[in-house]
Amino acid sequence: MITFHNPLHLGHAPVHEFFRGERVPCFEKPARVDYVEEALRLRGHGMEAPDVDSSAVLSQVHAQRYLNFVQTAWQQWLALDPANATAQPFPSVWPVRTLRSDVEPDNFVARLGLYSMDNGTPMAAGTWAAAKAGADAAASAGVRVAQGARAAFCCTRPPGHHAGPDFMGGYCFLNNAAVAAQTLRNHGAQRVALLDVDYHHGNGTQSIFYDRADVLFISIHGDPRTEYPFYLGHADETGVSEGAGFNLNLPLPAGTSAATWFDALESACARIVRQGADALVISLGLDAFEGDPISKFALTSADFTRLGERLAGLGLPTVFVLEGGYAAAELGTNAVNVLDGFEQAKFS
Ligand code: SP5
Ligand code: ZN
Repeated sequence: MITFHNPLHLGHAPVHEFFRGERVPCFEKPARVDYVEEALRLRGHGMEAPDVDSSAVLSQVHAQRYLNFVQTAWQQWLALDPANATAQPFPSVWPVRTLRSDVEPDNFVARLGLYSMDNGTPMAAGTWAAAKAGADAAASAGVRVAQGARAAFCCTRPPGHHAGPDFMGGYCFLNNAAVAAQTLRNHGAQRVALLDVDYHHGNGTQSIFYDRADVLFISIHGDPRTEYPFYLGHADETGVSEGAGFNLNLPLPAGTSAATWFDALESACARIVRQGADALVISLGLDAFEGDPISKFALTSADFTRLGERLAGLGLPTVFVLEGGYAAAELGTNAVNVLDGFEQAKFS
């Protein structure tokens, strides 16, 4: 499969995140993509560098003041104290209900809270460069598919689907899947379906497209009553104004079996067919895997092949965008199983 890699992902290498008040090693680490690239090479898939600048499309899916903040956040952090070069910024205060989010505070940590949904999204010196190169890879995959390729894969980290119009969160900074979908729209697709199979609800993507009918968002994920991101992803979120009816959440309880997961996939596929989509974007998280350390579904590596086969059956030009998946050593097998299942499906 045509694959765009992220040549700058290694610059995003924060060391720790928080768990129950303690600092623990980051789950979202550079080795994840190393494993996927290794599996791609071993199984005969080439890799290309991004060849599209995503700057314009990023402005269509994110607020400009948020983009400006992420681009300069590390410099702002160093300006507080040069010793911060070896520390990680974390927000400690957020503009929840009744507080104002329209005024940018002069205090850096307060600005960081304004633009963050959690304290679980650490930054490093190369975070902007890595996230921007990833968005370029997503735009590159979108353009290639718009030009007639059957499918393309954006192999990147940091992931993107928790990043909303003007906030980071859940290890995500720039919404790569939204960039791919918007790129397809800009290049002639009238209706795009965006299916998110990451274990966690794609709250950022949902919010970006919630009032739009041209991009149908569907997500299969752990029930937000117990699973991150907790505050979005319920079944009654169906879209607003123009977008009413163009958002479908399929939350499943932690512990859900593969059989039940594939039933939800059938519901998602039926909705995509009903939309009459002319292009498909897959937010390809692999954390529905039974061995994932932070998730609670039970898909096997073979199930990921089956997922790819089923998606091929939709018969749509398709962009795959890597999202989560924290069983790093199995991530390459699982991701490339989806891609190979897609390419080898008899009916594709
Ligand atoms: C893209 C993506 O998959 N983001 C997921 C963000 C999840 N953030 C919350 C992580 C909570 C980790 N809990 C550790 C439990 C260890 N037993
Ligand atoms: Zn996830």
